[in-house]
Amino acid sequence: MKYLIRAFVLGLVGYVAGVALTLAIRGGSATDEVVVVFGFILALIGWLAGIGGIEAFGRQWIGKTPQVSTDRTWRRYFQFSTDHKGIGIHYGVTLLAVLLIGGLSAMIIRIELATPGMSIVDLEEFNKITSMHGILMIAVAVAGIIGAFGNYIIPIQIGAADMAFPRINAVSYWLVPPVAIGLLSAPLLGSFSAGWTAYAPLSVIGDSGQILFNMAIISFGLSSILGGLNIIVTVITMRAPGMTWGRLPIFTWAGFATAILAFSVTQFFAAVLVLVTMARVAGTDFFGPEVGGGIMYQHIFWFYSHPAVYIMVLPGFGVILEVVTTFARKPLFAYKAVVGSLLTIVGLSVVVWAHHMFTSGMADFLHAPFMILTEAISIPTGVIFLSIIGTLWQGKLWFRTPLVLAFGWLFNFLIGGITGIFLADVATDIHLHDTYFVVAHFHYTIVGGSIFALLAAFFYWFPKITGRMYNDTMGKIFAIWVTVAFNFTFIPLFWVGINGMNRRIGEYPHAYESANLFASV
Ligand code: HEM
Ligand SMILES: [Cu+2]
Repeated sequence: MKYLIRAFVLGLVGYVAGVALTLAIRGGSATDEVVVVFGFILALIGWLAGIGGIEAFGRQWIGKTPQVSTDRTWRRYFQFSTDHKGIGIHYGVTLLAVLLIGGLSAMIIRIELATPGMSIVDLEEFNKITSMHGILMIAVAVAGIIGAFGNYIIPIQIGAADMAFPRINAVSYWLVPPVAIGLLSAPLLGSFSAGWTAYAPLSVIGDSGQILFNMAIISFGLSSILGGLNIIVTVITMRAPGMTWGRLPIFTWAGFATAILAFSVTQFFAAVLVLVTMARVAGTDFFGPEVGGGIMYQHIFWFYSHPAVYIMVLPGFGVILEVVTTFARKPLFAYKAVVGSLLTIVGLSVVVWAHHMFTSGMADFLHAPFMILTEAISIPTGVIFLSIIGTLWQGKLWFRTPLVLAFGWLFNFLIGGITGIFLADVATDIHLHDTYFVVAHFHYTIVGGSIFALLAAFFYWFPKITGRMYNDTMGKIFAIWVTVAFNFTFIPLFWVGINGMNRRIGEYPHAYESANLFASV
């Protein structure tokens, strides 16, 4: 506890110092954005120092041996502990809290959408709530499986004692709470309404809460990059003797593929947010019509954010593949093809980004190649699907909670993937873009593909992590309930989307009323 309190105190001191320093240099008021930026940076440094950075890194800088806590009791969760299992649990608990907060915002959204007019919030607030919901949930999906189970399970699967850079790993985790605090305190400065995508120029002119969004997400990016680096180096250099590449457990392969992506593309989102921040506080003009324009923002943003959808879903593939091999009591079908597919997806995922921009006015000659490349991704994805089915085929299925969730996952992700192909087709996308069809598609892929796998991973590894068994009947009831509830909520959105209901708008014509009411309930 002592360290956590010190982290809060030093974080606060950092914030005040950053604000005071900036005010002393340039004057102005404490809510000016540039003041907040420097406050945030120093607060982050103070926070990391307070939580244990002083002992773990600082001592080394003055020639002493660094110290990290070797505490194995619950106290390790309140300080800078480098144990990979502790960090995994830490990620899990923290992101669960974020998931619940994100869930509350989803309920506000659905209550508002239950009726056509505006009922509980106004149009501006609606956009702020959906933006907050979006970014919180994206954070959970990006870091959930890989942060919690990647950290806990990968070193065990390859026979390593810990991660390659344990202190860096602790930094990755401890960057996350300030991200959550930053995002959740954005409403103090008027929140942000440019969506989770923070498209410029909206994000350049929107309320000041956007600046906290930018700083928080840049920090989150740093955390992802360091986390990715750690997994890559760990898997390459720390495998136990005999653990050859051809024997790596499939979850480790999936985590490795994810880490390559996280390590190589996250910079682009962070960089473009730096540009937005510069445009807001330093008067630069990167997104004006004469220079790059909003289109340039979108290119850089999607160069991260399309691969990011695979950062969310590849660990999910890994979990489901592990679950089906265990509960079908058979070795994985077509192991080599699956590994090849994972790596092919990594490669292809960085050359399809512009399928998010078919209607944005980018050059016409780009449409066809991006359409074809996007559709090509469904081939390796299909191979992984076939492997899952091939593993289940004629297996002695043992219906426990993780397997039930894996079936839910299969169903949902199939719908998510197939609707993706409709969106990737330029002709259909022109109609479907920016409708609830897209919203339904990405909820089927992200909730269906990543969150369902997170739940499956939770039940699958729960006995190993806690040494206790959950009640399997309750688990199965839960698994069936989430599958049904999820589908009842999102299936209607395809229908209203095809019929043209726009996303991100709190009002809609009466024709969509009954389907929306159904989804809300
Ligand atoms: C075969 C696989 C997939 C294909 C072909 C595909 C295709 C597409 C296309 C073309 C769009 C743009 C639609 C539009 O804005 O008009 C889109 C949106 C989206 N997809 Fe997918 N997708 C696939 C899988 C996934 C997966 C696995 C995820 C996540 C785990 C995902 C997450 C998203 C998200 C978040 C968006 C919307 C972003 C936004 O505009 O806010 N997709 N998808
Ligand atoms: Cu995409």
